Amino acid sequence: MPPTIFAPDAPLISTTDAVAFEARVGLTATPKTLSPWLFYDEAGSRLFEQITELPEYYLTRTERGIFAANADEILCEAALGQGPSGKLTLIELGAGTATKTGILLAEAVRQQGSVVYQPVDVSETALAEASENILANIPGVTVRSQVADYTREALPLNRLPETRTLALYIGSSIGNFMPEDARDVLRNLRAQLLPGDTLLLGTDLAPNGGPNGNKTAATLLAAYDDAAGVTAAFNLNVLTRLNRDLKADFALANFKHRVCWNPTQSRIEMHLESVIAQRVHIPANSSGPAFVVDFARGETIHTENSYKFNSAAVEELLSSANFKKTKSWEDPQHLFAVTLATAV
Ligand code: AVI
Repeated sequence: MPPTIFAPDAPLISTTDAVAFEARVGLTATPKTLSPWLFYDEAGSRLFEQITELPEYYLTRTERGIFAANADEILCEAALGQGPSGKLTLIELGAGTATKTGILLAEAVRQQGSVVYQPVDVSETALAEASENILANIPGVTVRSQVADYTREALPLNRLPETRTLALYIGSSIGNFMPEDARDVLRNLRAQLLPGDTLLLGTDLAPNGGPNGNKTAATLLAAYDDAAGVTAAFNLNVLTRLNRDLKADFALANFKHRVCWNPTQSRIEMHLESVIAQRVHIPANSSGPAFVVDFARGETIHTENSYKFNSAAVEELLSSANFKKTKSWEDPQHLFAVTLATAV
C-alpha cells in the first residue's frame, strides 16, 4: 500500500466524481496535466509496492537503512529536554501500512518501555493492516489509528499528558507537492504541535554532482524509468483508470512513459507522451458534458513531480512552517536524508 499523499482538488465528492473533475480540469488545461493521486487505484497501489522494491528505486530501502543505522540517536534527539517521566508519542502522516516505521517504534519501546503510535491516513484498509502488523510484531506499542486527510483537514491529534509528540512524515512524500503546497502541509501539521515537539522528515536528495558526488541525474532517471518497466506501467495505469472510471477511449499503445530531470525546479517530472496525433473521447459525466481531447504528436500529459532537495532547501521549507532543523542523517552515498526538526 503506498503512502496516500494526495487528495482530490474537487470538493468532497465520490471518488469517481473526483476523477471526472480532475480529468476535465487537467486534460483541458495547457499544458495537459493529471494529478498524481490518480495513480493510486488498486492496480496502481500494487505497482507502487513493486516500485519500492526495484533495484533502481533506492529511496525506500535507503531510508529504511538510515532508520536502522540511526534509530537510537533519532529518538534520543527527539526526546531531548524531556523530564524523566516524559515519553514520546509518535504520529505518522500518510502512514499507509507503516512498514518502515516499525524500526522507530521498536526503538521507542526499547528506550521508553512502551509507546503510543497514531498513524493518520485516508485509507482505513491501510491503517487496519498497519495496526495488525505492528501489534503482532512489536510488543509495547499502543496503536490509535486516525482516518483523516492531513492535506486538507486539521490533524486529529490526541495529546497525552506528559508526552511530547514526534511527527513522522517520511518516504519522500513531501516531494510530490508543489513547494507552496508542501509548506502548507507542514504548516497544518505545525498548527497541531506544541513548541518542543518534533518532526522527522524524509527527503530524497538532489544530485550531488561535485567531484565526489555519486548521485547524478542518471541515478534519478533510472529510479523513475526502471529497466523492467514497472514505473512505466504505473504511469500508464492512469489512462486505464480513466478508461474504466469515465469510459474514456485512451489507446494505451499510443502513449509512452517519459521522465525528465528538471534541474531548474530540482524535480523529476513524469509525463505520458502521445506518440501520434490523436483524439480521445470522454463521455458526459458528473462534472459536465462529453468532450474530446486532441493531442499533437509528442505532446505530453504531466502526471507527477518528485522534488529533490539539498540541505538548504530542506531547512528553508522547515523554517517556512516554523520548524527549526535539529539534526539530519544521510546514507553513506548521500542519496537520501532524514531530518529532525523542532517546532518553534
Ligand atoms: C510516493 N512518492 C514518494 C513516489 C516518488 O518517488 O515520488 C512516487 C513515485 N512515482 C514514481 N515512482 C515512485
